[in-house]
Amino acid sequence: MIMGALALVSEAAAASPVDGSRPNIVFILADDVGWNEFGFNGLDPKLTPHINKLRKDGVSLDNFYVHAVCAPTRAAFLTGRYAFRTWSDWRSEDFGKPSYLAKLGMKLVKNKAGEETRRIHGVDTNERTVAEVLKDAGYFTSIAGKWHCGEWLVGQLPMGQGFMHQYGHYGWGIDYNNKCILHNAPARYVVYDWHRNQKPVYEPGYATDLIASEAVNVIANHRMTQSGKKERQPLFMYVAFNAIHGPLEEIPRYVEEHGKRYAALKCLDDAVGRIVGAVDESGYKDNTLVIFANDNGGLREEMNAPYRGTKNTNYEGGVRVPCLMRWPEKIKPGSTNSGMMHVTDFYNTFATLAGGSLKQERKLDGMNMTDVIFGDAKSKRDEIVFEVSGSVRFPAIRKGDYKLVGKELYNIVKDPGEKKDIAARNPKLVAELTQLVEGYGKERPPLTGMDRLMSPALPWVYGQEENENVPQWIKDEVLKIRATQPQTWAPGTTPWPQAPKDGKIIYTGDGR
Ligand SMILES: [Ca+2]
Repeated sequence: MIMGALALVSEAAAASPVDGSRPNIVFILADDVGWNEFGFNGLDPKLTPHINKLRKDGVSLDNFYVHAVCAPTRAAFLTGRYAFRTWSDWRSEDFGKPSYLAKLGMKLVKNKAGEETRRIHGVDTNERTVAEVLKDAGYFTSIAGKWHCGEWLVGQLPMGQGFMHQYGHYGWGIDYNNKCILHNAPARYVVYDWHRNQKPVYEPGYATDLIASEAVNVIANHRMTQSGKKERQPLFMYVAFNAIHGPLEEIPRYVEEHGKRYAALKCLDDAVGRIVGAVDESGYKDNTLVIFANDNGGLREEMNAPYRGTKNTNYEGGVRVPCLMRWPEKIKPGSTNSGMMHVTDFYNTFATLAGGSLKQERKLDGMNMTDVIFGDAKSKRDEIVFEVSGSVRFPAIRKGDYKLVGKELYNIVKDPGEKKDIAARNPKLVAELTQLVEGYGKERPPLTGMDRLMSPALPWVYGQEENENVPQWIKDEVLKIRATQPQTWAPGTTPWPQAPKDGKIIYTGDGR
């Protein structure tokens, strides 16, 4: 009921002058960077000069929220729906981990070959993604980088979800140099995961640089194919860097000066500079909306200061991230917008800019923000559902100035650092918010598709079709790395973290 009312409000909002103006949209997403690790937010400004420049040339949204980890944020961006509605609060790899399955009353299954394997999970192909909305509205749609919304079934891969061009990896992360990644669960060895247009490709180089090069090429090629055309086809370019998510292996430059993490960040900044440069050099500067955001907070609390918490928590440090937007003449340089926004809002906002249709069967949580970002309107969003029951994390909801995280209550406006739990003093508000988030929990759909199993249990390469008739070079590459991996694990230990206990997880290592 409440969401229905919100949808009506959003439909009735005053049109902004940019509605239907069909700009190119370049959406750049970083991975696992902490709030204060960007130069414009506190860290050494020399580390992120290009990202700082975006901040200077555009608007910073300082009340912008995502979900607490990679997959739910990406699914929410793609579908315009809170992660729980697509079960994306559970990552695909979680369905191969006994400790996670136990929380759903399930056990690890075996495939027909008798191998313990993963149940297949990803964003349902019947979701209408933002790429599909923009493609239907006449955009050319492209993704370069990390997907993490299903790595096996063709219908759950980017080109089954509205992208006309694809480059990068499907899984939770990538070794930036050898393009392999630990399958994570339940098999413990690496899988090859680097593709163009959903065919495996071998390309030497550092993943951050390669993702940037692909985006630059897409932008340049788009310009060439558009020249001389009467009707301009706009471009939607989704660039999802793995940086600076672990594993941080060899980094081609800056390591001696800055150490691995910040060398990776500086490489990410180089990449952002190249992509924005390609937009400008192609003559697209004035009709392109460039967005830079981050998918969730950093792994350690000090990275997210002044906010509390880390990735995989629903404290501000986990879910409040920087978001910059540049569109010359349409957005005031160096401005700040404090309207509350959620990553799902891009769905409605992009559709409105594109003159696309928001009609669909499934309930949208996103709200059109064009009049907030490009006009003077105040954000009508006063609520964000981060988590409901049935997640591995505690239910969490922001409503107005307040946020309920499990049983804790904070006034985010007065206490953005969430230092003072005020639940005991506000039992009525706690009861109201608990009831509200429980109501949303009842909207979680049944979990389906769990009879689909990954077979073989340990593929050579991600993508069910790509794993048929695997070329020898992939097998050679993968075997070479598997030979260097540990062959045994102590009983009861796993190469991946255990499921959170009591809704909490402590993050270490490569960010899994
Ligand atoms: Ca992430």
